[in-house]
Amino acid sequence: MTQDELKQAVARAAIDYVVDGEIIGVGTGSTANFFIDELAKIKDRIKGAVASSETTAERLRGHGIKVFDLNDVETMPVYIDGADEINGQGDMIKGGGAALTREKIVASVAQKFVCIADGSKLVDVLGKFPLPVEVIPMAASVAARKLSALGCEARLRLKDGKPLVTDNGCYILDAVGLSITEPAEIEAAINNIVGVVTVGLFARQGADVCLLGTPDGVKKLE
Ligand code: ABF
Repeated sequence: MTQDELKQAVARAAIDYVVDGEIIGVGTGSTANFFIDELAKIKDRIKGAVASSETTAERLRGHGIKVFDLNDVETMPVYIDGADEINGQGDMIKGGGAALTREKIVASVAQKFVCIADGSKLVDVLGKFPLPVEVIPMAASVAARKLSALGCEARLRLKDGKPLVTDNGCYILDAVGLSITEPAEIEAAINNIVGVVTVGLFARQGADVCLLGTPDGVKKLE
């Protein structure tokens, strides 16, 4: 099976976690896009969705799914999203798609986080994928220096030769070379760096369920 077929399989499996009549949280990335396309097939069963990025919001609206402002939603039964890496404990690196801040915000409101990923995302130790850190633009250099002191190389993410600007008007530093054996501790330490908006470590609130696409079928880790 191709990687896309594996992503489609987990996206289909995630439909089982959709609660009828409710508003659900929807993530960002190619796996999340496959989920949105599956959700469209049952859109009449849900009230709508909260999107974790403008890109996801556009895709949802394109399927005729109502997109709610999170400020108008007090709780959601489930948030369904991909990840760049996930370990056996449900800790994740997210943010490869530059949506980490809104992903973390929407996930914080949901009662259950269901991660959907192809099997290549499962790792023993997080960190081979560069850890995204969203920062206030004026703090990019000082935050990069503080990150480097943690034992990594902090690279400003560029797009078309200029700093990539997130949906929130911020920059992203990618921390290369970390071996994250204590995810919650590293998450807290980076959160405390002045100028950091969000770190793409989801450990203090990780995934409750992970659906992994493998050649032998969809495996559920929980
Ligand atoms: C999103 O899923 C991001 O946090 C992460 O980068 C992305 C993974 O992308 P893909 O599903 O395309 O591998 O939630």
